Amino acid sequence: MKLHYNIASPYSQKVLIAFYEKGIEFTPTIIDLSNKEEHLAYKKLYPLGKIPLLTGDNELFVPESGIIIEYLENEFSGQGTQLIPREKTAARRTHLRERMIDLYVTDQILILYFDSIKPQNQQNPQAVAKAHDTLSILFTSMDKDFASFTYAASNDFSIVDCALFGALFYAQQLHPFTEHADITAYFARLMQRDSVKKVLTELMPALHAMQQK
Ligand SMILES: N[C@@H](CCC(=O)N[C@@H](CS)C(=O)NCC(=O)O)C(=O)O
Repeated sequence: MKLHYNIASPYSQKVLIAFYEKGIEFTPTIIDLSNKEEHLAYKKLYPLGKIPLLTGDNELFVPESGIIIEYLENEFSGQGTQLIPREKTAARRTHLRERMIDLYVTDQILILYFDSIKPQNQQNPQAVAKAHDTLSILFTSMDKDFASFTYAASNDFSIVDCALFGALFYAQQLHPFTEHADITAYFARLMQRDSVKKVLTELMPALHAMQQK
């Protein structure tokens, strides 16, 4: 299986953490979204041009981070960490939390990031203010959850934790959460996970190289 991704992308980090948690081998295919030619070439494979994407034998073609993780869970059932609970109600709650993180945390962080790298006359202060408002609402409700759970959906590590790492990593700069003691403590726990440490080992030099450009 080939995983098309870029380590700087939070949705790619989400899927990488899942691969590492489950101990599943894959062939990495790095996509540099900042390289227009490379992005155009990638759009021939996947016209939406989004990463991550999982491809493989027998026309395997799985876009969307959450669907990739669901695919891994189904195909490698019983291997490594169970990232989506088997019990239906717990699975629905977990999917709901994952969706809330994607839409109302990660996507908002991406709005802040892409706005911050635009020339000032192209920035959109209204969109930025709305993203900050959404993040504040989500962080306040998450802080309450983390007071009672070790991880994001329960005391077990799950797909929601995979989804949260990248968003919180960038939130440290873009929408700091230090006033939320329970999110801060949760993020410190997340950073101790072997799968997350492995992602950080690839991420930190890549970010350093991007800053040098
Ligand atoms: N809903 C998608 C979101 C993926 C996404 O937005 N990826 C970003 C990088 S983090 C991307 O590919 N952006 C390039 C583009 O939109 O052209 C998922 O869960 O995989």
